[in-house]
This record gives sequence, C-alpha cells and structure tokens, in this order.
Amino acid sequence: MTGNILYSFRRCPYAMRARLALKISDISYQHREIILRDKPASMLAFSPKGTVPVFITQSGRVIDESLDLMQWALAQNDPNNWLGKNQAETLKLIAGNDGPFKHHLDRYKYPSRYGDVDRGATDPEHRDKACMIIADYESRLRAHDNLIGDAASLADFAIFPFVRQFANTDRDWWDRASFPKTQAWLERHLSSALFQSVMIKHPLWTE
Ligand SMILES: N[C@@H](CCC(=O)N[C@@H](CS)C(=O)NCC(=O)O)C(=O)O
Repeated sequence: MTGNILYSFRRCPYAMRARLALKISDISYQHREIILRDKPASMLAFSPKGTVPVFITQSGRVIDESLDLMQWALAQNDPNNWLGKNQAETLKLIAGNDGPFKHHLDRYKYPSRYGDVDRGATDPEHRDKACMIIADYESRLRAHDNLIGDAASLADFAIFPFVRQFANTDRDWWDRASFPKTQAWLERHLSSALFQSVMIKHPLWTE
C-alpha cells in the first residue's frame, strides 16, 4: 500500500462529511469515485458491507463508517477545533441525524421504496416528522451561529449534508418553510469554500 485511498460517491451525505473532515485535516488520499449500483470488487474486498465512504489508511487499516473516519482524520489534525465541543452533545445530535432524521428523510424522499405507494412523489408525514428535528436545530441556531456554539464543529459538518438532501427534496417547500436560522446556516455551509472543494467532480474510477 503506497498511500491512503478513499472510495467515495459525490452525492452521498456520509461521503460528504468524510471528505469535509479529510479536507480540513489536510490528509491526502487517492480518490476513487464509484457508483452505488456497480461497486468495485476491490472496495467490497476491503469492506463487504458495501457502503461509502470506505477509507484505507496507508498502513492498511479499513475505516468504513463515516463518523469513525471523521474522528480518525481530526485526531491527526484538527486546525479549526471541530472536536473541541461538548462531545456527549455532539454524539447525541449526530445519532439523532443518522437515526430518526435519516429514517424520515428516506421516507419523505422515496415513499415508494418503503411501501407507501399511495403517497405520491414525496411524503409530507415523514417530512413533518423530520421537521421536529429541524425545529430543534432552529432553536439552537437562534442562540448560536452553529449547532453547538458559535464556531462550526463536528456536529455541523456531520449533519448539514443531510439537511442539504432534505432541503433539495422539495426546494420550493424548503424555501418557503419557516426555519430562517436553519436555512441561513445551511446556505452558509453550502457556499463555503470548504464544501465547494469537496464537491468537485471526479471521473469514475475503474479497477
Ligand atoms: N453508516 C454508514 C452509512 C453509509 C451509507 O449508507 N452510504 C450509502 C450511500 S449515501 C451507501 O453506500 N449505500 C449503499 C448502497 O446504496 O448500495 C456510514 O456512516 O458510513
């Protein structure tokens, strides 16, 4: 093994959060862009569960959970002190995102995949349930510029890629929703040079 390797998919929010942490910690790697319906055999050999991101360190360690990868990268180098915030609170917020928020997001976005074939293009019931979590973000963002205090930290970078997906599911609805602080927070992160830099397009990697 000569260097770090990342298997990634541009539009995957888990891969986005991993790329954000790898970028801020200035860890270099070979980027292997994949598509989910045709995963490379080498990726599945490293991590049979078949989800992105998958990172292989130059010493051969496989990290195939996005949050583990963020924490691994920031443990090497954390110039903006993303890890410096209340850890218990951070992990609670991320668990709420990866659990209930993602659950409702998937069902809001793809009702027919979850058996709710009568629901139409999007499912407002699951949107409402996701909004209960957004309402918590909104009250936090009324008090501070970011989810845990004024400075952006691990929680913000782990979560905003999912709020992005939620917002993009029905952009007109999101633009009219009354979450002014969360809307502004999302826009700030989306327009940052950091986010732009991890969204550049890579050609598909082939074995
Ligand atoms: N718990 C994993 C979840 C990663 C995940 O589910 N990624 C999605 C793409 S956004 C995936 O690879 N799904 C597999 C597939 O669609 O075949 C993590 O945090 O890394």
